[in-house]
Amino acid sequence: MSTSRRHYRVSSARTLPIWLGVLGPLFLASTAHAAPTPAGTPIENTATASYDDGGSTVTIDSNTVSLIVDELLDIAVTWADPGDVTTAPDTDNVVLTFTVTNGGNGPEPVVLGVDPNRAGDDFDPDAVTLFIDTDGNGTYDAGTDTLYDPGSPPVLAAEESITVFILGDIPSASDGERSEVQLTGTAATGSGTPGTVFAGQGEGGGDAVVGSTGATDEDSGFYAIIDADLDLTKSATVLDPFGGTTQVPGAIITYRLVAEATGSGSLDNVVITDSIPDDTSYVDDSITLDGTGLTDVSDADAGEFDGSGIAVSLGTVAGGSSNIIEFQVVID
Ligand SMILES: [Ca+2]
Ligand SMILES: [Ca+2]
Ligand SMILES: [Ca+2]
Ligand SMILES: [Ca+2]
Repeated sequence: MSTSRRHYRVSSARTLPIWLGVLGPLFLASTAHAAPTPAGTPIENTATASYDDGGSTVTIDSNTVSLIVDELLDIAVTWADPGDVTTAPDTDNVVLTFTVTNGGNGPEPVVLGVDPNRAGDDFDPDAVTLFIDTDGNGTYDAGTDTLYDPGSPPVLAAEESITVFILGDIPSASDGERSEVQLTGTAATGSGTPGTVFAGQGEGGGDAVVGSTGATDEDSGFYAIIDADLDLTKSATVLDPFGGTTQVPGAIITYRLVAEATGSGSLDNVVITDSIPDDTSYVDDSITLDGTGLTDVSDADAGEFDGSGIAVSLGTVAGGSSNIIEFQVVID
């Protein structure tokens, strides 16, 4: 008997996940989101009774019970950028994007608040402003999207979402530093403990009732600094006419320039120049970049000699990369 029972339990345990897998979609379908009944909708119900009275059927109605659907107050705020919004230092009007949703069943003004001075991060943005995505394209458009007016907060229809932008001026900050900025949205009618009632303040004359979100929500977005710096280090080696290293007339000086970019960003239009010192003469076509020879004329390669100095154009240099430039002069 006990063997049989044990066998049955094992069998049951094996089949249970399969049944859950089959039933899962059905459960999801049966609980699929239906739009909640709009606040202010009357719900009326009348009962009926009938009975036989001397061969005829008599029907009577009860009084009608009429209720109004109250207004739920629910707000959700979600940071919508896919990750840290990267920016160079000293950049104005860098945009963070949020979604604000009225999860309630009636129209509700949503009061917005921003906290740019969160603790525990690396810096605070300056001159922070809030904009509403008036044209609804999800992108901040200067001159089109409207500055948030605390005296006239946006009214969101039931279940409506809007996009809200925070614009901040980024101060001087270092590569890799982050800043947290928090957006809060609160139902204008009121917020607080779920179930709190604001009598008669719901759409259509019913009550307004704080929903499970507390009718207020907040989320944080982040700025991250991407920057790069360039270190340039110069050294020289000497080869004299005798195979030694004495700095006599006729000795060749090889100058070595190491350009090293640091940081997570990149640098544009990097050009390394060096002038030919007095009492020396440039050795024609002696410029090399990372071991590859460059011509003295200004042409498609990165190097040139203009009669008084050399120049090598590195273009855009990513942080973490380094380039070595060498050229030679002879002591007169
Ligand atoms: Ca309302
Ligand atoms: Ca901060
Ligand atoms: Ca827009
Ligand atoms: Ca050249």
